[in-house]
Amino acid sequence: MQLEHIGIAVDDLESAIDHYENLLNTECYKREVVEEQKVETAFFKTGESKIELLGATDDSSVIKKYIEKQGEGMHHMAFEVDDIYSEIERLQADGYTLLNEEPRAGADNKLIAFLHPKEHHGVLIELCQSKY
Ligand code: CMX
Repeated sequence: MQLEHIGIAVDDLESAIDHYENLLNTECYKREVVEEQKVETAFFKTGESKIELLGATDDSSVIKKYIEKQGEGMHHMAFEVDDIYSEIERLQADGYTLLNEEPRAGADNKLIAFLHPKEHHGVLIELCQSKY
């Protein structure tokens, strides 16, 4: 698996974009709202991987809940796989809990599925596969 991106939960997406543009000395190259996840995302290229800033678009967003409970910070790590369906099957056969058994549409033209942080030393893991 290749580390595709690290997701960071932020309170104010606009000011976080300014901050990371300055820190990484690169421009945010894409912004996208993922309605199903109730998040707005902003992407930065960092070598082979990316940073994905995540802001809540709605009070019921998991990002809002996460920030209320834990504050801003690293929210998940995403690994790119060739075939998300066979990876889900493999991980389920090994007894891991998939938060969604069917891949969903994520940002950046990906199919995504999440693994529960409790089973991965406190880290929410995302699997992702490019749609084409
Ligand atoms: N990383 C680590 N731990 C997390 C976490 C995260 N991102 N989110 C929640 N937790 C922990 C909580 O701290 C809590 O721990 P305790 O039981 O010790 O208090 C536990 O998990 C349960 O958390 P909760 O606040 O009660 O939240 P829920 O159980 O309702 O939901 C989770 C947690 C992971 C199942 C849910 O956030 C989820 O389904 N996430 C996947 C979808 C997602 O995160 N989408 C946004 C990203 C979209 C994108 O990249 O496109």
